[in-house]
Amino acid sequence: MKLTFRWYGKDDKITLDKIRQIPNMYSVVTAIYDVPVGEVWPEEKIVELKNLVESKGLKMEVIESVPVHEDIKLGLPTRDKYIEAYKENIRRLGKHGVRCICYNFMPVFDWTRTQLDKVAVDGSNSLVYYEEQLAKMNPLSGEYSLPGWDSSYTKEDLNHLFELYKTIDSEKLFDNLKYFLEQIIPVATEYDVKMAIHPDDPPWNIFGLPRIITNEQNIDRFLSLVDSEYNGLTFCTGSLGAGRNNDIVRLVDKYSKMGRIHFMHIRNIKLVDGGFEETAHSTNYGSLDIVGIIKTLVDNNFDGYVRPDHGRMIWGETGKPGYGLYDRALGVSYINGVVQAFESIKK
Ligand code: DNO
Repeated sequence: MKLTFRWYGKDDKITLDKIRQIPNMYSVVTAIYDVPVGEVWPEEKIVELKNLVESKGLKMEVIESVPVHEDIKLGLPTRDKYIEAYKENIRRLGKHGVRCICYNFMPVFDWTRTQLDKVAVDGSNSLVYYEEQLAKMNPLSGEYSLPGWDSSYTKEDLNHLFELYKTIDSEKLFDNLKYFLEQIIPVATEYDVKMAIHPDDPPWNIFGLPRIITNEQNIDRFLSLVDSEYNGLTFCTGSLGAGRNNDIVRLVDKYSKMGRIHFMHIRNIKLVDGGFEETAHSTNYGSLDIVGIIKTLVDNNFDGYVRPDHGRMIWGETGKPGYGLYDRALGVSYINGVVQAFESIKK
C-alpha cells in the first residue's frame, strides 16, 4: 500500500518539507482550491502544483477532491455542462500522473461535526458529533461554517438549495449518481484514473437531506451502477464506522478482495450515547479495530493509497480542525508499525 498525507497546497502551514520527513511517505493528497466548483482546472495550475510536490521528492497521485456540482446531484438540465467539465478535469489530471480521484455525492454539506474542539481527559481536543447538539443547529440560518462545508454559499443559496432538494429522495439521488457515473467512468478508464467515492459522513440523512453512501447494501448498489474497477471507493473507516451496523473489518475485507477500494482513510472513533468522538488512531482508544483493518489490507495485498485521517489537536497545536501535523503524523507511525508487523509475519 502507498502512504499518503493530505496537503492543502501552498498556503498549508504543514509544508511539504515537513510532510516528506514522515517515514515512508509516498504521495500527497491535494487539490486546486481556488477554482469554483464545476469549472475546469487550468492545466498550468495542475502542472505547477505537481512540479512543486515532485521537487520535494513526493508524488501527486491522489486528488481529494474534484467536487461534484450540486446541479449534477440534483439532476438539473444544467448538469451536462458540469459533467463535461468534470470529464475534462479527469483527463487533465490523468495526463499529469494522477491515478486516483476522491469525491463525494453528499447533498449540500460535506462531513459534519457538532463541535470541533471537545477536550478529552488527556487535554487533547478533537472533533465530535452529538445528536443533541445537531438538533440545535439550523444550517439555514447562515451562522454555521464547518471545515467540511463549502463556505461560498450565502444564506440565500442554502435556502434555494434546500428548496430544490425537497423533490430529491434517495432513489432520485441514486439515479442522478448513475447518470453521472455512466458518463465519467469511461473517461476515467481511458485515462487510468480510479474514481473513489467517499462515504457520507456521518452515514445517515442530516437536516432532512438524503445520504446514500452509508452502508453495505447501498455500497453494493453503488458499485453495481457501473460495474468497473474504475468505479470504486474511498473507504473511510471513521465515516462508515459511525454507522453502528457497519462491520468495518468485514467490509474492508469484502471490498478490498473485490479490488474496489482505491483509497483508505484510516481513523478511529469512539461511539458514545447519541453520537461519536474522534480519537487517536490506536485501536484501544476507540470503537474501531484499526489493527484488524490494517491486517485485512495486508492479507489481501492491498496496493492502493492510504492516508491517516483526522487527528486530534495535541501538544498545543492549533490549525485546521482534524488536519494538524502532530496527531496525523503519529497516526502514520502507528499505521507503519502495524503494516510492517503483519508484513513480516506474512513472509
Ligand atoms: C474530511 C474528508 C472529506 C472528503 C470529501 C471527499 O475530512 O474526508 O471532506 O475529502 O468528502 O469529497
